[in-house]
Amino acid sequence: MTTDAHDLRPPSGTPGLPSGFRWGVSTSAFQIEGAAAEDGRTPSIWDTFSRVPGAVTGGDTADVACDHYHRMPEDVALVAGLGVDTYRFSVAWPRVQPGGRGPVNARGLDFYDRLVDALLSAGVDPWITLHHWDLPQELEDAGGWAERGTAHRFADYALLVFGRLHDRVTTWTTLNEPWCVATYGYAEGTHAPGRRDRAAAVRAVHHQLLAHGEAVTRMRAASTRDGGHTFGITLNPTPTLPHTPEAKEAAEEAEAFGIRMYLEPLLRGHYPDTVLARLGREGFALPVEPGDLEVISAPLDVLGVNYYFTETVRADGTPVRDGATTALGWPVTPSGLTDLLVRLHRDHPGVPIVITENGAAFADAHLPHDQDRVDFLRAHIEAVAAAHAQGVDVRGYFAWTLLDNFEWAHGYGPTFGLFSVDRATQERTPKRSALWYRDFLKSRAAPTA
Ligand code: IFM
Repeated sequence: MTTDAHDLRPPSGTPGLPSGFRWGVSTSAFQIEGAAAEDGRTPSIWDTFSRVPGAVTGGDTADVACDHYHRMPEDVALVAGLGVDTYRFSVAWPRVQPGGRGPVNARGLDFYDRLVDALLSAGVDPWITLHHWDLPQELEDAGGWAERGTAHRFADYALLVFGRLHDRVTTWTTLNEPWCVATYGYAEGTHAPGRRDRAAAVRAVHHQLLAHGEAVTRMRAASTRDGGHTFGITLNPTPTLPHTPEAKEAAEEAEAFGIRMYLEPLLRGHYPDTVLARLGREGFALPVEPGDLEVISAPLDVLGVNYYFTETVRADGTPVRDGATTALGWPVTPSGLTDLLVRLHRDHPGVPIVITENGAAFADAHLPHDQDRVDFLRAHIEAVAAAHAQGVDVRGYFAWTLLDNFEWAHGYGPTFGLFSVDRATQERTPKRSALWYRDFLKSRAAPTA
């Protein structure tokens, strides 16, 4: 609820977080870079999908996006000005290895080399996501994530990037939110590549996990810094609660397919029985080959968790959204983050967690106060601190996101940024939430009396 009053209190509970706790901000390549056809980059599935009439609101494309490819130094200065210690960004596969196979495109990889150097010079640690949804179109034409070969191609690509940047980048995460790719991209067709093919979606789950495991195994083997690299993956485990006792089964099923289907193979080396049974009843099968689950469950140094909301469902699985929501209609449920973290820690002890994304779209009519976003960030940081106080090994929090950007099928409508971007001039303007985050981080850094 937005009022005229400014409430710019810092989050409470954070003095309890350890001094090495990471504070960051996240972005992804496709959503901000633009320069879609420059320096040898070839189309990704999102370039293709955004040209399908009706696929993206307003027919928006990311051809220009935030023009970050050309404004990178300016954007690094914004990141550094926030006072964060970490910047999480993704590398565009079609930029560094056009077509998804074969030799590196030096001009594309040079961009990330410059970005890494700029960050390090500004005192910000680079955190790489190797793939955030922008699969090279040529790989999709060959079957995309439904094909096993894509997993091998991904591991090859990971090695190319690792080879060039591992001397300066410590943290390497493979995929962002594979659930979204399989569900929206292959089952429901609302994201690229726009397929509505449940069998392909099931295959896409397994092949993404295999891609992750193979890439981590090969990068770890190539790591020359003894134990000096951190490898992981980012998931979006959406907690789902039953609205009534009758909805318990529906909630459990949503979590089985949304959380356990990813976490259990990664951390325990097997798919949940309930998932296998349900798929079997429906005539679907995960394309598991001997040895795959050992590869998928290769040791993880960090689990990235993207948290936006906790869902509540009726017995038929439909969501109930009767409380406060963001501009996208997503529930505002900070305490769900504490509960999720406590549960993850209980069920999978020994895996350090970093919140790799958390943020909200709010109508910027509320600027300059930006009170909704300040309240949202504060409440979620407090939720992280509460989980830490309960013994959860949570080691960082990254706000989503630096700039108002291309929000996938929603186009440029929803604004998640700490900085607004004038779409005509590309001028960046800090929102109140950016200044609030900066001031909070400054207060943490200040020596205590
Ligand atoms: O913008 C996305 C991001 O690319 C992946 N996680 C969720 C964000 C908000 O929808």
